[in-house]
Amino acid sequence: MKRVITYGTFDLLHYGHINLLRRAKALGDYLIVVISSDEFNWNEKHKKCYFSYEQRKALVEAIRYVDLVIPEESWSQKRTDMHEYHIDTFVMGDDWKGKFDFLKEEGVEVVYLARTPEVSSSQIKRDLYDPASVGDNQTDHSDINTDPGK
Ligand code: C2G
Repeated sequence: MKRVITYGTFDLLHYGHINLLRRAKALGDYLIVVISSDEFNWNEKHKKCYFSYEQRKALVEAIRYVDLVIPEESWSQKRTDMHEYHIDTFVMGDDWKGKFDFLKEEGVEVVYLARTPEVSSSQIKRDLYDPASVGDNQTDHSDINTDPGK
């Protein structure tokens, strides 16, 4: 069984994340996703997530390509993760190209996959900050004819 691992924040889960996870799974049989904890995100990446770690974990666990989700709590855990989880292939989007080549020393294949260019969690947040770009909250369906046959 070929075991693949990837790391990330996965806040405001979007199709760029799904594209990455689908291609990562295609490289093996078992995919582990290491999701940044809230503390790691804030202390190390200066990112404040919209969804908590537990919420991001539940979302990613629901993806058909994902077999296991564990927390990312430090930059340095990657080396030990490769051995603890018997990893064959490490995968990241190519915005990280070259940054994790050192993991080859741990005997794993390092693969950088092309990012999905036009979407990102931070772009979503910027777009949503502009109220003009968003429709009303569609919870009132009283004006919709759900049975056009009548
Ligand atoms: N990604 C992608 N296309 C996008 C957005 C993200 O392919 N449009 C990929 C990223 O390249 C990364 C993964 O999806 O491989 C997760 O992206 P983020 O949630 O932004 O994670 P990041 O902040 O890059 O954290 O130790 C590594 C870090 O935890 C990575």
